[in-house]
Amino acid sequence: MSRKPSDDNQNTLSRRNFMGAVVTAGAGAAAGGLILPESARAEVLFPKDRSEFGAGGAANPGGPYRSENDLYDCEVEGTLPKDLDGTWFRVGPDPQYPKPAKYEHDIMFDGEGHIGAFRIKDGHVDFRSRYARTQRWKAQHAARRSLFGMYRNPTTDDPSVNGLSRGTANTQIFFHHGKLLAMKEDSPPVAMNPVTLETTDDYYTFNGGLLGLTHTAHPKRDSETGEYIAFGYEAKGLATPDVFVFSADKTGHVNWHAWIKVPYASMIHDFAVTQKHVVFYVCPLATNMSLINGTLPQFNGPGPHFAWDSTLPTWFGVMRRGGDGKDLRWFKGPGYMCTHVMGCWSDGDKVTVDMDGGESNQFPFFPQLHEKFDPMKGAGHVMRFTVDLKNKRQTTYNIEKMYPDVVGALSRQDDRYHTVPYRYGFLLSSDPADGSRWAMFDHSKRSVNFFGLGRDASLAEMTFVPRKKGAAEADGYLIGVASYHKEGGRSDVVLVDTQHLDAGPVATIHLPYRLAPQIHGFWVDGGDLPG
Ligand code: V55
Ligand code: FE
Repeated sequence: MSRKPSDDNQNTLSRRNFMGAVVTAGAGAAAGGLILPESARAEVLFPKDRSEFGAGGAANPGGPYRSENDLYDCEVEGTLPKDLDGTWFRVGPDPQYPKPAKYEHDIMFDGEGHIGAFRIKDGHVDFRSRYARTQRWKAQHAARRSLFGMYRNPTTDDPSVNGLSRGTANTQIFFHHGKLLAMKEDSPPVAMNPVTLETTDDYYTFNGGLLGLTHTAHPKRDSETGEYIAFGYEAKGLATPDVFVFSADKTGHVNWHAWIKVPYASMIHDFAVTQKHVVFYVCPLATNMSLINGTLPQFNGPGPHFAWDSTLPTWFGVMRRGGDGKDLRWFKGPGYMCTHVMGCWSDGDKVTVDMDGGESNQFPFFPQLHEKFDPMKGAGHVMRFTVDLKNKRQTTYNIEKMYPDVVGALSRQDDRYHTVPYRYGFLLSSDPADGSRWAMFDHSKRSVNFFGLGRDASLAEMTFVPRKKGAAEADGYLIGVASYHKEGGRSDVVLVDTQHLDAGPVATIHLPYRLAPQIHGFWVDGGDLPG
């Protein structure tokens, strides 16, 4: 599929919509009519109902943000370590425009990607935030309205955007071969300047090496070779079972790829990469063209791309890295829903993958095909999956719930331990009594420590920051956002020592406002940043 240069589209769009608005407004005025067609609605007003798009919801407490910020020398309580040098990036969905009434109920995952950068150096921190200038953002900016209908459903789009990338770049940031990539799993990454946050490429394909139409928000960096490994699902188009998996060298040159097929099309949000293997976890948050086209009997109209189908099994697919994918083997299991890989490794032919997940759907905003959403079954735990490839007759995978007492989501690790055996994991934990806390697991002791700020502070996902180059695994800091509902959602960014989680933050960056919504964050060492 070829894409027109986005600038052309932007010009075409702005011209067309400008003319359209003039014509329809004129006609309305001439007829004395008060009701303008949807396409000419001039208001920018988000719905007050928090369940509706842009008005709130779990991923966006406080509603749309939309303001791009620069704050030089932020206020800091405590001490930012003098030798800490790097940028902490964060990203989340921040609706650029309200949706037309018929798509008002769309899910938060469809907001435009708003990237924040905290540049920490010499004990000071400067903050900057920008929207990713995606093809979609530029088209909507020119038209001054929403043009893309529902989450990952192009059948609901304004015809004027046909051929533009739908990617919002709203899910995760990654830094490799000098490029800051902002990613959404339905599209190729968007490249940004890591210092200015200017968008430098709104459709980054690794110089054409990305052959699929999609790219995960959770690529990995090989801890030994420094290679980049990523994949894209639904890589040949909507609801296709095709997955493109590839690696790129330190310069971004694609040096391996394979095409594989999954048992059914579903959300494959993350994947596991060890030194020897690539592992895909396929769970029943599934899609098909009837759901997308809106012809499923359960719904009237198009759906938000995925629905939970409890009749489907989960599949754990393991293939050799560097091969052609023909050795891919699928192992079957009960209908769990796992989203993020905490860590993984291969020991000979034995593959271990730790993920956070629940016994059933964890995303209540996606419809369920057969039964009501059950929050108890959605509760997430750290799950350890193992398979032994030596056993040629094995058709199932082994499951262990590692820490039955700890509930949470968004698992992370010390990112320097991608692809190799690891000892420490992190989880955004939630507890009815204690509120949100950052959990740090020591798998070798099967122990857990927590950091929390009490029930008034709501914590977002944390990112691990090494104390210095060459620091031991998980020796350093956790950084992340704390929001205070009693202060209208005003945000702090806290830095906590992983050796002293119970001692409270080493430094607290007080923002004078709340921050834009966040899904994930990523740390880039200052030595890797330009300038
Ligand atoms: C996730 C988030 C997404 C998405 C799919 O956190 C999965 C999981 C912000 O968008 O499109
Ligand atoms: Fe994620």
